[in-house]
Amino acid sequence: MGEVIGSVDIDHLVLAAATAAQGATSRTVLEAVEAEFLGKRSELAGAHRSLGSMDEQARKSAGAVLNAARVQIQQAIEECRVGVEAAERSALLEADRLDLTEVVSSSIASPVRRGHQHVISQTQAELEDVFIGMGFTVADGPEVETDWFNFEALNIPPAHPARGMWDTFYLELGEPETVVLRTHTSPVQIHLMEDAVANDTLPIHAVMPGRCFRRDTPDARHLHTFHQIEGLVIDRGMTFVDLAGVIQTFTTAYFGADISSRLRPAFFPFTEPSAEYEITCTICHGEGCRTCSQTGWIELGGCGMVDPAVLHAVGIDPEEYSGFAFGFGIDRCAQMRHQIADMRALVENDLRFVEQF
Ligand code: FA5
Repeated sequence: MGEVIGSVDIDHLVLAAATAAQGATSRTVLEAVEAEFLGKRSELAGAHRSLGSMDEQARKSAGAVLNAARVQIQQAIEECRVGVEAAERSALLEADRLDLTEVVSSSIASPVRRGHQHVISQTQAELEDVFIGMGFTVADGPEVETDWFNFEALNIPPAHPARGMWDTFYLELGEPETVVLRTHTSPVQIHLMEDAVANDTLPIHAVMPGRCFRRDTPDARHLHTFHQIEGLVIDRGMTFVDLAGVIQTFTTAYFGADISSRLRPAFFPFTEPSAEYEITCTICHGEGCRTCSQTGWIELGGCGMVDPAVLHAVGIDPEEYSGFAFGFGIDRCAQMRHQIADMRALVENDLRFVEQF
C-alpha cells in the first residue's frame, strides 16, 4: 500500500485514474474521467482539503505528494487524449469517405457503360487507313455548301437534269447565294483544286470522307443522311487504268480478294468517261433479294476521269494535268462488308445492333 493522505491511497488513485483514462473511447468519456479524478469533488481534492488539519512539516510533504500525483494523473489523461482524438478523426473521415469504386460496382441502378465507335466511324477509319497506306492524304470539307460548289463548279448548271438525282435540303439564308446541305463529297474536289492552284501544290492525291444529305426516302440501301469517301488524283499522265487500279486495290483491301465486282458505264457531269462500281450483293450472293432490288448487284460508288471543263474552271491546264475521281458510300461499304440487310439499322440506335460491331 502506498502513501495515504486523508484516507486516500495516492498510488492506488493514480493507477485507477490511468486505467480509467486508457479505457476512454471518446473525448466525452475522457472529460468525465478528468472530472472524476481531478475535479472539485474528486478524492484528490478531498485529500487536499485534509492538509489543513496537518502540522506544517506533514503538510509540506503530503502537499508535494498530492501535487506529484496530480501531475501524474494529468499526464496520463493528456497521453490518452491524443490517441482518442486521432481515433475520433479517422472514424469521421472513414464515415465521410467517397468510395469511387462503389459507383462502378453496384450502388447505382444503371451503371455507366463504356461505349465504342459506331460501325460507320469504324468503316471510315478503316477506309482512311487503306488510302493512307496507298500514299493518299485525308482532307475535309464543309457540310454546308453554296450551290456553286455543290453543283455549278461540277458542271451542273441550274435546271440540269442531274440536279434531280441529287435533290437536297436548301437553307434559307437569303440572297445572294443559294446554300445547301451538300449532296455528295464531290464539292471538296473543287476546294482542293482551288487551294492547290492558289498555293502551287499540285499534284493532288487525296481522299475526303464526310457526311452528305439528300432528299431520299430511307429504304434498305438509302438514308437521307449518309457518308461518302471522295477520292481525287490530279497528276500528269493519269488514265482510266490508274483509276481502275486504285479502286481495285482499296476494295480488295477492305472486302478481301474474293468479292466479285464490275465497272459499269455511267454518267456524271463532272467526269468523262464515268462509271459506277458495283459488287455482288453480299446478302443474297447475287441471287437477288430485297436489299439489291432483285438485281444481285449493289452499287458502292461512282467514278471517272475529271472532266477537262472542271479542270479548266479551277485554273488547271488540262493539257498538262489529268486526273480521276471517285465517290463511294461509306455506309454502303459497311452494309455490304457486314451483310446488313437494311441500312436503316445503322441509324436506329438499337444497342443490340450497334454492340455487334
Ligand atoms: C455521287 O454522289 C458522285 N458524287 C460520285 C462521284 C464522285 C462520281 C466522283 C464521279 C466522280 P452517287 O449519287 O451515285 O454519286 O452516289 C455515290 C454513292 O454514294 C452511291 O453508290 C452509294 O454508295 C452512296 N449513296 C448515294 N446516295 C445514298 C443514300 N441516300 N444513302 C446511302 N448511300 C448513298
